[in-house]
Amino acid sequence: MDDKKQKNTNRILIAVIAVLAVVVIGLIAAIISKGKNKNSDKDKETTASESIEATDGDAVTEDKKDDDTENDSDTEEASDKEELLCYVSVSSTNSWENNGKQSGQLDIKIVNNSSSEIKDWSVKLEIGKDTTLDSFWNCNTDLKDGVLTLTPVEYNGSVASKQTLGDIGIIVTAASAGDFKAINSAVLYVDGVEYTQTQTADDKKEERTTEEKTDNKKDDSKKDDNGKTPFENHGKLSVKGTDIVDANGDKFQLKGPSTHGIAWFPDYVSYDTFKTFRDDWGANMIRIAMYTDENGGYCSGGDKAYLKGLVDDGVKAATDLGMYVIVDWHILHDLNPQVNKADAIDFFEEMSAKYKDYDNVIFEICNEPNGGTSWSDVKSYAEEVIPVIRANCPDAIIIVGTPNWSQDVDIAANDPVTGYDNIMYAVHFYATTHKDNIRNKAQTALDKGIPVFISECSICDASGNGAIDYGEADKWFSFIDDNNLSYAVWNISNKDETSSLISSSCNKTSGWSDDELSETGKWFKELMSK
Ligand code: IDC
Repeated sequence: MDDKKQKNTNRILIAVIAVLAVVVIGLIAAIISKGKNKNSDKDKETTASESIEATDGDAVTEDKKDDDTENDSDTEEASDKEELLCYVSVSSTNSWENNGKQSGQLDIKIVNNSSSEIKDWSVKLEIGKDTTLDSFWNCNTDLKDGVLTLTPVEYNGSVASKQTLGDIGIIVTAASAGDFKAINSAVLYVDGVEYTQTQTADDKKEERTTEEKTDNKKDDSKKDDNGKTPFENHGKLSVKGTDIVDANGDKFQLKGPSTHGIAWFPDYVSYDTFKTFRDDWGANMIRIAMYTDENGGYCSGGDKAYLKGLVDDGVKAATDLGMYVIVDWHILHDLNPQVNKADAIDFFEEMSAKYKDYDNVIFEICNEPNGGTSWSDVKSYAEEVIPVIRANCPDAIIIVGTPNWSQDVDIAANDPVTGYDNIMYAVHFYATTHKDNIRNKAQTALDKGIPVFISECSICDASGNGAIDYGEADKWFSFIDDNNLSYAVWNISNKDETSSLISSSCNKTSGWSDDELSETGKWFKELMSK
């Protein structure tokens, strides 16, 4: 019996030890797992920021400074923070040499991947003491000791959940290209909390272009009344008398918006932007304006490959949508097209070779000669550029600018370019400034059998800003319709100026509701969709 008792006592002891061992192991495991959870919160942050990288294509490393030091165990707080993923992205979209210094444009985006709205933001950028700020848009600025602080203007202080705020930009001039490239880090402050990110202020252009290209899905929903695209319905266009006619020989009117300078507003050079104009506005054409001079234009040190990439994005997007597209060599501050003729010849040689099989592409070879440039200068320029295009595109429509900001078409009509078909002449108007006097010039040209294309217009004054003259606007569009003229409307952007079609308080680049359009935008949408 004693033996038996002893055995029982041993068994009980072993059982107790076993239970204790399990409890101790359990406790240790719990402690380890708590430690791991803490790390995995960090891991999750890294993963989340990596996933932003993957979708946005920006080399952004995110580092939230307000780490959960106080409330590690507070899971609610931790998960709030996990969700609050915000960062600023700075990318250099264009740069050019400027009297031995380096100027460049930086586009700034604020990304809100969190589930809450950003109500107030500011961005600090170290641009360096020797760097000057030349211009900026859609933000307020304060520059002190080489640190530039950007704050919202009245309409873009908040960023809704899962939205990106774009169209904020600055142009700076640094002492050297190296100094410009060194502007590579920015700090975002959201409602008082600091987020840092580091990103090489290197070109995002290649990535952007690739993104766009893969985005360019073939069109699904159709647009003209019979469910076909404008190009499917009308095919290759040509000029007959003063009219554009379609592949069936029927009179045809091209109508649609012009981009602003593509280097200023690259985000609107997109399939979705153009699709909105086609489907919601009734546009069948887009004009792509590439400045040759201003702000790092194509011929004033701008990045040629980047600008051509943007043109190509635009041509491809329009083509996928079955829209016609004008490639516009947008001379303005360079006054006389002769100034950059060598570049123009190279450009149009390349463009016409690239788009020789695209029957929807139209070439506009000099936006607006001005500054006293004579018609004979424009004409001799045209006589050099047209054959270059003709070598690849024997019958594409070509629009030739006319003196005095493309108003003096009557003078061109006295001595037109000869020897080529499908040549048209530009008339541009801004209704508050240009009235009967310019309509009369257009009428004179038409009476002489010279085909006129209104390749740029708006209903405000010639600065692209100021008041709208609705009465003159109506007169212009009666004239346009009476004469079957085609027209492009300046400009696709949300810049705070009257001619911009999008309201300056709207940052969307497509799918605008009517109240997201400017007054000019509303007016043209109604006109075009009639
Ligand atoms: C204007 C833009 C403005 C930009 C300026 C640069 O609207 O935002 O700062 O160019 O020079 C034209 C030109 C067109 C002008 C427009 C308004 O073709 O480039 O755009 N305009 O001034 N001709 C008559 C008016």
